Amino acid sequence: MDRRDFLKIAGATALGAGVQAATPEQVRQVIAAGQRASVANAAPDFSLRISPVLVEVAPNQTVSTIGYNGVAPGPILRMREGQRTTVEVVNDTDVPELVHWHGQMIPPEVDGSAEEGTPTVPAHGRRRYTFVPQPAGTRWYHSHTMAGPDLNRGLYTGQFGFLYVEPKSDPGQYDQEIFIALREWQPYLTAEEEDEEDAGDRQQRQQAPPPPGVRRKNKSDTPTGLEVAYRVLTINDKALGFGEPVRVKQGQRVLFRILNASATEPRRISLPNHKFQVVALDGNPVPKPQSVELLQLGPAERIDAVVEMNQPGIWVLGSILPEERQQGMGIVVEYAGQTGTPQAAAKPPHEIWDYTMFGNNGSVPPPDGKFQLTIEEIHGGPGKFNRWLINGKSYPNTDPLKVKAGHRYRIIIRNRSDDPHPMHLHRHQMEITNVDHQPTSGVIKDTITVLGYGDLEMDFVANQPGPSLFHCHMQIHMDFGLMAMVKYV
Ligand SMILES: [Cu+2]
Repeated sequence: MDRRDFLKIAGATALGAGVQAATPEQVRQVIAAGQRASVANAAPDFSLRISPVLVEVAPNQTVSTIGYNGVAPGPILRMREGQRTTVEVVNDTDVPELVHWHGQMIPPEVDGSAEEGTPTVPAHGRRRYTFVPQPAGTRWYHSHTMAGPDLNRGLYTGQFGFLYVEPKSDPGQYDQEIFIALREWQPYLTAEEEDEEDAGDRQQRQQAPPPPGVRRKNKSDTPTGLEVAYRVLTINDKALGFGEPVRVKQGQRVLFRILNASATEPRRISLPNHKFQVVALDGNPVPKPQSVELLQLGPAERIDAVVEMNQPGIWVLGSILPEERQQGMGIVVEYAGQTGTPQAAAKPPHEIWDYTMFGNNGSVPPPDGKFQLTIEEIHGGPGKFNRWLINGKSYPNTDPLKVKAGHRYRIIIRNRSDDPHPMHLHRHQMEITNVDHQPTSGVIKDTITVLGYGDLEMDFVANQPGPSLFHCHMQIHMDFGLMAMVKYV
């Protein structure tokens, strides 16, 4: 809108209001209307087209799914922190869709959650999302539709991609930046086997040590119900051994931005003979960067880690478990001038992943309010889905978390089920304040995994008015009850 148009509209408004000159409020309204009009007419900053795609995960192995812009994962979207951005989404499929901007502090109208009131992108229609990206860091975008029993919907499809929000100033102390999305394809429903209960198995299953007095038993004696399994695993769009390697030179510092883009599966990965210096979790810099051998990511979690390339060779960055690498969960890291067979982890690192090692010691001030949430599972029995409860209720019957703007709240999770749960709060950031009775502070995330039978506390400041979804990011858990709404009152 140029100055002449502005005067014309401003004049029309003033006439309509029956006065000689527009009031400051009228001028503000006219400017806002003009900005909305110019946003609606201008070319979008990004375009995403939702349509069927074929993903060649290996020679002669092609996955048929739904994706963005003809590929899966979708394009890496690089936005600037604080700079208003418009994404036009065209939906070429027969079902309404939603794109969620995961980890962004943006209004419910554009967050991409039907439960919060975001309008869908209609089947064979289009819709624009306009928002101001913040905070900076490694975020992602993905479908936020319910799937329920339909494994061709939501996060089971290829509708996901990296959203990197560039900070206003980036120190950039690295030589290469590599985006790594952990992913699996061709989901199918299966009956889960009953748990074994030894320590190694507990670590494998990502469970906390049993607290005294807690009886590890489900509410019902019904056998466990259906789970999701996958036929092929990949990093980005290729199974181990079939994609281009990550090419590095000795002495380089390589920044890996790693996303677990799984619908349901936690992962643990390593790069033999190398250490990861973890600098950010979920895109937010950590108070105490640490060097570790093992990275653990629940679904939707991200880790930014710098690796100093000082062990020339050909290596596999991938799952610590041979059977998962066999299925494809890995990528080759190739030093310049080196040849030979890629070397994978001979045995899993002994390390245990623990959020508190990246946090400050000591506790945070008491919050203004607390929510105690106990997570339990009701087994579905053969051929049926398990149900998930928060304080005895499944979504949409779960009690809302009622908050007042400007106050700080503590969510206290008691996980009384054997599965880990990556708990995601939309439109806010959370600070981890206690992990299994160990106080900590300063680690800020949007998705926090509570281990099986674990206890975890996280604080958030209610600074984003409007409904906000709080849920487990495993599609099969959220769709079967593990969700609650944060409501501003
Ligand atoms: Cu869960």
